[in-house]
Amino acid sequence: MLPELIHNLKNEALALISQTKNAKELEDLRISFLGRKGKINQLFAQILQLTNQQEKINFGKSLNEVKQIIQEALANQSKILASDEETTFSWFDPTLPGVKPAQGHLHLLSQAIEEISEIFGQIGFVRVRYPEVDWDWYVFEALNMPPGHPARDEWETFFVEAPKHPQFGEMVLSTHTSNGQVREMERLKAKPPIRMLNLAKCYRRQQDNTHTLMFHQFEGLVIDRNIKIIHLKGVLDYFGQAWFGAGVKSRLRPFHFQFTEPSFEVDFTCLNCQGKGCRSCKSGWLEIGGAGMVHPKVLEAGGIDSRQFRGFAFGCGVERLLMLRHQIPNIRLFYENDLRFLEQF
Ligand code: FA5
Repeated sequence: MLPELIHNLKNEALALISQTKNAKELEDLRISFLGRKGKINQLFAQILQLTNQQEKINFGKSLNEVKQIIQEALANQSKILASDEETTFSWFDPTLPGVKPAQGHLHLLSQAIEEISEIFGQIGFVRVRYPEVDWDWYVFEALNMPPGHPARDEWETFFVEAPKHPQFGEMVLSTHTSNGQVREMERLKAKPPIRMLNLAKCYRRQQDNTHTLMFHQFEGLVIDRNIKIIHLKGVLDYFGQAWFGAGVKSRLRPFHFQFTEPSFEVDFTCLNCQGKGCRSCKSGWLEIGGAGMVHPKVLEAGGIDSRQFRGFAFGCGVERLLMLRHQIPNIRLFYENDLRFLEQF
């Protein structure tokens, strides 16, 4: 009976030891078999029940042999577990410095928006934003472009399928930030002085290397007594130097907009050739937007007396300014989310 118990105990111990997965499980087994109150010692206690001296000797000897076999099995398994652990963690060198996770930053356009707001903020322009989905009235009609006027064709407009407003007409995606002009006059209850910087998204049905369906513009509007073209020129020169660097000059070229009179296209001297004329600019000048003296009809649409007050306005594309500054050849690069491009800025 007792030899059988010893035999079973040995088999049980060896099977359990071989299945252990870590040092803790192995230690638990050691205690349960070889500990002070463990299974081996419990069997040793049974020696006392034997009366035959030879049987006692044989039993003690077998039990000691099994004890030794279990000790060896525990030691072997401990080595196996240690070498497994070493293979699993051999790649881990705790002395190596950690790898920093990649850090993101503001998109190039967001950086430009902050910079432009800051530049104009320095000379007292107040940053505002008006709706990108707006009424025909603010985008066209209040800007001296009545329904059916041919000048509207230039803006290649997206119309929104929505009920017409009885007073403001159709709903459109704003084609330019000039929709902010009359809105700003209304916000300030037609009481100049006004110094507005409206920076927002605009939408047109245009797509090529320099035009996208959605782009950003900023609009400056200044209204006060005795405002003259020279003030417009001064602000544009100030901006050109802040954005492109010292020495950059602006040029006003006669143009036509329905909402300004006179109207101009605004050019800055080319950075590449310092205004001498090169392959990219040809004339020495780069066009950056439109400008002019606010048309009296627009002042009246905003409730401002055009005999007392005058104003100037200008509108430029943010993407265009960035393309000129960094020689970016294609406007689509701004919107492709290619990290190889974005990480450069
Ligand atoms: C206007 O949008 C006028 N509202 C500007 C203005 C404001 C004139 C105030 C007078 C007084 P224009 O269509 O030229 O003008 O656009 C101005 C600039 O917006 C362009 O020079 C260009 O840089 C940018 N722009 C226009 N359309 C797109 C487009 N589809 N994609 C990217 N940029 C564009």
